[in-house]
Parts: sequence; C-alpha cells; structure tokens
Amino acid sequence: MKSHLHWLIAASFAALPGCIESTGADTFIETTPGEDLQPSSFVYTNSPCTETGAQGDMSFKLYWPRDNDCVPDTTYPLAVMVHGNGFGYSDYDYLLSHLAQNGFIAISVERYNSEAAFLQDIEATLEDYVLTTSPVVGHVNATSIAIVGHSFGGRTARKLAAQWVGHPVFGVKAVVTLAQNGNDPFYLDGTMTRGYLAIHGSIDHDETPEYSFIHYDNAGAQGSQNDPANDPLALNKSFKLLINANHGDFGDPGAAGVESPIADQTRDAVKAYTLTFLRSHLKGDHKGYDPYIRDNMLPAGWSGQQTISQFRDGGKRRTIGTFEDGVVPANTNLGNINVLDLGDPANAGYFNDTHALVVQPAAAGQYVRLSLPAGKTNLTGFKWISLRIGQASGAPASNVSVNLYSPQWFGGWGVPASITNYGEITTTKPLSLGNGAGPTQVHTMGTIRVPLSAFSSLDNVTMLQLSFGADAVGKSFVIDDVEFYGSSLVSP
Ligand SMILES: [Ca+2]
Repeated sequence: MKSHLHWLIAASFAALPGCIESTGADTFIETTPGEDLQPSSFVYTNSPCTETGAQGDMSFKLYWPRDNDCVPDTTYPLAVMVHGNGFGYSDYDYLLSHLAQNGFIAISVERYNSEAAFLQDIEATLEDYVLTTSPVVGHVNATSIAIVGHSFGGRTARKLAAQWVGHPVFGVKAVVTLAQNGNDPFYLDGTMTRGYLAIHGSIDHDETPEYSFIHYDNAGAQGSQNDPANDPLALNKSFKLLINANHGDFGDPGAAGVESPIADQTRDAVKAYTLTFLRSHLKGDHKGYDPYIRDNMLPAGWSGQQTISQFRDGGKRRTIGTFEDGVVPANTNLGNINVLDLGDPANAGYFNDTHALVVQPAAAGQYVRLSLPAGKTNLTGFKWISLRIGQASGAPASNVSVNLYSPQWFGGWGVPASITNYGEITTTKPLSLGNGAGPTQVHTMGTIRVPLSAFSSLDNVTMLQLSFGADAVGKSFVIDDVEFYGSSLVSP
C-alpha cells in the first residue's frame, strides 16, 4: 500500500542533480523528421533493458535505456503505459522499446477490469517497485511522468492524470491517448498535465474516433493564454487523426483487435508522434515538434498515408475566434454565414464538440472580419496566426486567404496570405464509427498556421480578415480557434 516513507525516498532520488539526457552519442537515437522510424533504418546501438514482474496483484513489464549495461548512468523521465480492454500489458513492446531506446524509463502495467482497482494499485507498483526495488532505483525522474493509454486505458490515463494533481511524488507532464474510449465528460486541463496528445484511427470499429474529437475540443482552456494572465487550465494539445488506421493497429502485431492493412505503418507513426511529444514535454527537447505535432509531416513509416492534425499551444496565445458565444461576427459580407454548435446532432456530419463558424461564399471576394479586442491590438512578439479550418463540400479550394488590418499601414490592409501555402485544407472524410458502423462522412478540421512575418509593424492590428476567392464559391467551410500565438511551447 501507499508508503509516505517511499515517497520521501523517491523524492530524494528524483531530486538528484544532473541532466536528464545522456551525453553518450551512441546511446540514443534522435528522431529526425522524415528520415527515421522505418524499422529497417533503425540504427539502435542498444536494445532496451527489460524486467517483468508483479507488485501485489499487478503484473508489469519495465523497460529502460541500456547505458552500456543495464545500470543506468543517469536519470530518465518515466512513461506509464495503460493497455486497453482485450489487450494485455505486454502488447505494446513496440512503443515502450522505442521510448526506452530514446531516453525514457517505461513501464507497462496490468489494468484490471476494475478501473478503480487499477487507479489504487498503480501507486504501489510505482512506489514500491519502480522507485524502491527495481533496477532503475535512483534513476527515475518521477516529477516528469507521461501516461500513455490505449482504448479504455486512454480513459484510465486521463483519470490517473487527475488523480495525481498535487501528488507529493508523481508529476504528470504529458498524457497520450491511443484510440481512446471517451464516452465520458471528463476532460483534461492544464492542472493535470502540460501536454495532451490524442491519436485515433479513422476506421476504428471499437472506439469511435468521435471520442478524440470531443476530448481534444474540450481539453484545456478555450480562450487566450498569458495575455497577459496565465490560465492554469490551458495546456498544449494535439490531435492526430490517422486516416485508415484501425483500433488493433495500436497494439503489437498479433495482439487483440482487428488490424488495418497499414498497421505496421500506423505503429511507426505512433512511435514518431509519441516520442516527439514526450521528448518535448518531459525532456525539453523540441526536435520534430513543429513538423510532427503541429503540422502534417508524415513519419517515414507512415509515408503514403494521411494524417489530419490539430493543435493548440498552452503558451502565449491571443484568441479572437472560438465562437463559443454562438454569435455571428458582425463584419462580414458573406451571404451564408452561421455559427453552429457542431455537437448538436441536428448539425449532421460533424464530430466536434464545439461552436464553429460555417460559411458558404456566394461570390469571389466575400469575407468575414474578426476584430481584435481593444487593448489587444499589439501583436509584437507573436509568431503565428493559426486557425483550424476544414472544407465541408466541394473540390478542395486553394484561394482562401487571411489578412490583417492596421490603421497605420498604407491603405490599412496588408498583403493577403493564402492559407493553402501553409497547409492543406482538410475535406470531408469517411470515418467508421465504433461497433462496426459506418463509414460516415465527417467534416474534419485541421490546424493551419501562417507566419506573422508575412506582415510588418504589428503594433496596432485591429482586424483579421478571412476571404474567399473564386474557387471557394459555393463551397462550405468550417472555421474555429482563430488566434495568434508565440513560439513558447510551455507556459511559464
Ligand atoms: Ca469553438
């Protein structure tokens, strides 16, 4: 059972000085976007060290970096893997090995059918085994923990993050859900974790991808962050929808569940996205974060496939359009513009649980303008305009643009920047629902960002305009989360 003595011992270990990452160049493989993650191209010099065992009734498998031998040379953050129903704790070797080979201690633990029992017993496994008797004693940074959960384990991962708020030993920095069960109105926020990554396949017949839409939409804070006040609820979040991936793809080959024909590639994508996310939020190494987490770059193993990416940073951001008040912006000449509650079943075709702008330009040049609040017109220091946008009908349009207005600029308006120069506007996708239903045509959104460097002298910007060119006419677009943000990954 819980031992406060162990907590104190563990805390003293966790407080050992020194850098987290090994300096041995031969120890870890750095993930470089676009060139790695094909199993054939792995050049690991060291397989991970492993140990299986049980603490009380809870079986587990522990993985850790091999620093020449299985005695760690330094301290590593900890990843806790929670398996899904019908899967076992040994069904994620592909991911835990990858993490251990890249500088994480990782443990996959048995989750009983009772979530409550798991949530109680996991602490004893970590305290009495990992931090006290395991081969990595003294080398675990327990204040830098990631919780990764698959399927029902994804739900449990969220619960565990909430359980550890204010915990004297365990500090959660990231939660990753793989094809999560999400049929619960319990959402992560920045008090529970700094980072949240949801990954879901589009043809998941066990857990509907709708769950990840909803949990992404509701995680963290809706509004501005550090503008100027810190909102403790804000977090860094991302949602990767893997087109044509299935539920069983997230387990090892041969594990329970139906796999898709691209299961091996899916696992490579999961490795790349998860490692990149955890390395950033647990180790402060942001390599690959822009292309993999914020943008749509595909890991090499996933090449030829498609991912739709959404993200919002928890750091400096100024939000001017979440549309949660349901009010249509006043300054528009669009003939057909509405704010819809996408979570309302009456708005068929949407999986999101948010309000968003839905527009259908009737003529080239039609626009909608969003005003920056008084006192919020100085954009100096912000790096990007970002929004999530999708196209709900028609062939992909290429001339949707964003522009800014400043009374100090000649003519007021800047030079419009075409959104599609910075990302593909996602379109309606066939998504298969849980329990074998589907496919259903779903209007998706992906986050696209435009650098503010396209504009100059940003100290008094009063409006943002989205305008639609000729090839957008008659087509329907859905837009949300229009904001400016800085480069900071983690809020102070
Ligand atoms: Ca919204």
